[in-house]
Amino acid sequence: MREHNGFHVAVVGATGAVGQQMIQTLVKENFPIRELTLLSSARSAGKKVMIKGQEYTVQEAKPESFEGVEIALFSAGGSVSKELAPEAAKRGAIVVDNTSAFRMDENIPLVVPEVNEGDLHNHNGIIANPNCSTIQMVVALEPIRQKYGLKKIIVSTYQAVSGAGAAAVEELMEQTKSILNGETYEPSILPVKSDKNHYQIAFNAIPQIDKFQDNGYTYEEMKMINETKKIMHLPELHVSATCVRLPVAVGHSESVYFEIEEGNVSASEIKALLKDAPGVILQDDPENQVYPMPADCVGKNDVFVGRIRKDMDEDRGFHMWVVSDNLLKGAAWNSVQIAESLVKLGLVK
Ligand code: NAP
Ligand code: 3JM
Repeated sequence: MREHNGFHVAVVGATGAVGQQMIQTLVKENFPIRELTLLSSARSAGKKVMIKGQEYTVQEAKPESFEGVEIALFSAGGSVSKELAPEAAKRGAIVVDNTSAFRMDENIPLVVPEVNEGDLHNHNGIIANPNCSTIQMVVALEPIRQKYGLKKIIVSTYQAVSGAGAAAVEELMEQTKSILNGETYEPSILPVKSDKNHYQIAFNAIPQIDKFQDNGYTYEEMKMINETKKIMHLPELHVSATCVRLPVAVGHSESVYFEIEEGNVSASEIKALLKDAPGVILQDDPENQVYPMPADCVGKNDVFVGRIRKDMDEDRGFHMWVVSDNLLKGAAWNSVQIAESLVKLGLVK
């Protein structure tokens, strides 16, 4: 393995909310890097970034940018991935793609290492990183599926604005200031920049993330539904989702109702299972008001779980509250973790 002198890594979308976290995560996790190429659109080309005392210049992403690159982490939107990920793969790079461009392609593994690391063996140059809301939910549910089986999931999300990019965080901050100052602020980013209408996010809750499909669900909701079945290898699993944007900067929360195959399982047994689960931190002590909250999970790689309780009527039904940093386990950390798995499994050329 080439671990000793490191890999040539490229980050596509390096100036974005996710890309910046990717750079920080590569540094924090001590990922073996020999050379680092930072790519963006022409808008940010030429920008300087300091990493561990060394200056890097951001370059415009082009097919030729990937010559010699061994690992490419993409986070610049679906259309950029559709155009450039095959170009990177063609030049011998392994692509870890953070967008929805290839996630449901049956020839492309969709991976959360705690759940389906083995799927990486089937890669053809591109690996998809799931949606942030899907990732934190499956990390919490996989140990339960393994022990008790899983029949049904109904999830409602409470998602942070950073999931919609750096401009959405700016909109929340500026709008909040304006409203507190008694001024007006015309929304232009949320709920979805490219959709017809834009709504106030400060002091509000918006039940739309991504655009609507014809079936009344949003694409974000359909991502959770379809991706969960693929990652868990459970095509028959019943999954339904409602995704809501909140005026929180970082950290997605989810209220998850799930039904297991087995009967007569207690909430304490579910808690015991999650206490030792990989990537999970159990924070569940109602007596002392201990439960996960987004403000406490910012900057952490783990998925935090609490409020575990049995349904009042359904013996096989449980409720839980799942929180994680959407830019880390939801995006940058899961991508770097996939890269670490690829190195560990000897899958990087
Ligand atoms: P963001 O803050 O808006 O950043 C977008 C990044 O993409 C910037 O670096 C931007 O560069 C770059 N970019 C835009 N157009 C480009 C082009 N034509 N060629 C090359 N680079 C281009 O957005 P973000 O929140 O970081 O998200 C980026 C993407 O990651 C999303 O669109 C989404 O597909 C994916 N994402 C995935 C998850 C997940 O759940 N796994 C979560 C969030 C986002 P400039 O500075 O030059 O504009
Ligand atoms: C999260 O293609 C685009 O413009 C990006 C839309 C987007 C996505 C996506 O569909 O890739 C914004 C935020 C995601 C995601 O992770 O699914």
